[in-house]
Amino acid sequence: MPENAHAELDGFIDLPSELEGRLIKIGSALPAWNVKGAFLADSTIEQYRAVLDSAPLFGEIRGLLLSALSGKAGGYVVLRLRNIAQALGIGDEFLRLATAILAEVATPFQPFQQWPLWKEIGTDLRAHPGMSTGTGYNAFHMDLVNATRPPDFTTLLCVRPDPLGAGASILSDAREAVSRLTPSSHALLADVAYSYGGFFDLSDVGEEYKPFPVLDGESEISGFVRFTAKMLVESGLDEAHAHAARELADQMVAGQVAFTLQRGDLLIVNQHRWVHGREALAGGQRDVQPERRRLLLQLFLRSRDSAEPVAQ
Ligand SMILES: O=C(O)CCC(=O)C(=O)O
Ligand SMILES: [Fe+2]
Repeated sequence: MPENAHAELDGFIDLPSELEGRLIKIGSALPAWNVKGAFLADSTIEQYRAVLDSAPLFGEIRGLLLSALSGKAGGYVVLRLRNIAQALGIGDEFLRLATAILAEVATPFQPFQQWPLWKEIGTDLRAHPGMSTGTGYNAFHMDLVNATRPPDFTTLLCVRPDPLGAGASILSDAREAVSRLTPSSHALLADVAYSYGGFFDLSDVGEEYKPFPVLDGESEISGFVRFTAKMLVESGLDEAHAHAARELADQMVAGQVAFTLQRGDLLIVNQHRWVHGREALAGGQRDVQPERRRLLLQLFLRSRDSAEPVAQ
């Protein structure tokens, strides 16, 4: 393998070992971050950027990330930081480095007021199986679907995969799925007829959007395919609109890709284009010590060029 960074067509980015070595040193020296409101502070972003700029090889990774996430065919990427996680552990140093890298894509923020910048998604045997921390199939969705301004990117860092080997991440190109719909479903999904979930203790994601259209008619730069398969069971839809949403869900499944994140893998998803979810964890979680069960950390990003919310 050449000692250059490269993005496979499958959306994975490995780092050359020389850069890994540099980033391990950088990670162990980065200062703690500051937040301003829900956002990573500008002063931290500048400080972190200056340090990353001292690693010339990082420039190529920055370019790969940006093109993989925003290009016409792009939409998600997995940055493999496994060796760095091995060297640093996944604690403050690693998280500072991951935050610095993500800040080169867009501005890290935490819309859930009760959570720190990196929000834990652990494994809770009492949670509803299909929810974030549950052990079941987490069907295709975008995060913060019922906000007028959902995060532009959602990111998931794998601290521990399911030790029983399941819990693969699933992703699907929502725009592709929409392009395969029948015209009548397309028209129904453009109706302001869908709703999902609660809306409280959130920052910087606009207002509650209820009901919302799945298809907002906007471009893939500013618009969303505002979809969560969970609304199929919960929102009391009439049969025609439910049928159209099921057709979209089926197309998402038909086009899905799946892979299992390993420790140190950082998945970044452009929510304007792709939806995500998770396969069920393996049975037998009761036999796994709680501190060994699957654990991810989630952080959201706001594009620097995204429109400010319209004053109400
Ligand atoms: O568990 C996962 O891999 C995904 C979790 C997720 O999508 C979420 O909590 O929003
Ligand atoms: Fe999610």
